[in-house]
Amino acid sequence: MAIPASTRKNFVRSTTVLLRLLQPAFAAGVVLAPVLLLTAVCAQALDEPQVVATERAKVQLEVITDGLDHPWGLAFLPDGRALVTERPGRLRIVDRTGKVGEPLAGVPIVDAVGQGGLLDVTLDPEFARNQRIYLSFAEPRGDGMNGTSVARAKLGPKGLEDVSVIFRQQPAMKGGHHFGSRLVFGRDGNLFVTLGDRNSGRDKVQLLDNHVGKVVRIDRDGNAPADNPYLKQAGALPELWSIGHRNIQGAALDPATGELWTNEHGPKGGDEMNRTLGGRNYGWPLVTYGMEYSGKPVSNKTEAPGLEAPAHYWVPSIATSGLAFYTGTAIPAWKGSVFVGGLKSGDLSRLEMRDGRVVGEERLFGEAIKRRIRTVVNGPDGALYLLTDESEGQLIRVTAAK
Ligand SMILES: [Ca+2]
Repeated sequence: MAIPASTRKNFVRSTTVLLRLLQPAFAAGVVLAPVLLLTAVCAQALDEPQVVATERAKVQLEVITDGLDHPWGLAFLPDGRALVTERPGRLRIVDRTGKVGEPLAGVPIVDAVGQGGLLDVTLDPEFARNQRIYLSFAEPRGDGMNGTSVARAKLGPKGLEDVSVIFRQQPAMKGGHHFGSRLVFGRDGNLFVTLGDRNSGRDKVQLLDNHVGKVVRIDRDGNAPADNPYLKQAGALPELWSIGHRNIQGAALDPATGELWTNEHGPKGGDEMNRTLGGRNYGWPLVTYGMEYSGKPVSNKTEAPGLEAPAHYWVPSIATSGLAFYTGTAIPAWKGSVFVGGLKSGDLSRLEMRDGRVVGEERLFGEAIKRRIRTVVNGPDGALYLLTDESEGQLIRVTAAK
């Protein structure tokens, strides 16, 4: 019988620990075999689904695979398989048994530096007809510069075909920070792309002549739709949707209203979740609940007229990434909750919503997962799926405990 890779790894880990603990016993002449038998049993137990009691529901966590290298984006195909990006620049398909496929051919060259690389993936709303997908990535732009770009491609039997870059964040800059980026289709078939401030581009975030620290809205060819909010403003780039963001790595539509919601990394303290409406200014760096990493203030204001206040903020920061309104059926008590991953906190935040407002927060799985949670997505089976940002990155299924 084949032993799954994760079991083998756990076996090696737990064996090493036990051997260290039992060294005195070996010195006294104890036989090795019973120890190995014991550790094999322990290793088996680690791979069983973990049952966790939460405020609203008893759920189970199943590690579908731990064979992903810094996975970032996840989109389910109509047949239930998962299309997963790995930040170093690979796109793979994970089947329903957890088998991780070979990297697909045709992925654009990425600048896998710092936080950069291959980032999000989403399917065309008409994927069943056109097999198109969209990828966001840190693109090398020459002279040591890079920037977030969006590619469109057809998912063929052996990999990507007809690959074209339909959007490029302007201007290109140097560095490995704050690329964003999530891809979310609106109900009207236009695509939202979330873009970071590149860390060194903070002075550009409040200006309309660039894509730094913005959400943009484009059609499926990369053009600005005719009803974009800044279209008639002199000097403004036509793709702009909202401004004043620091680094958005979580985004989803509210299933009740169709509105875009996003979360963004604050500086030290001050991560935010925002109902992200067109033509609005979300305030970075004029207002924030955070401070510089050095402890110095970014601004002495947390709110100001004309700047949108966050729907929720975190002090200290959890390092927000991934956002999903739970729409599944597997855990009925969670319906309508918003889930936000924490990279630094290593847990999953469940936000309880009422009339479009956050009325409570529960932190989940800090003990059970203890890994950087990068992505949260609704599965076609009604379960919630998580990706962990590690070299042995996991795909985890969260469903009701049996
Ligand atoms: Ca803000």
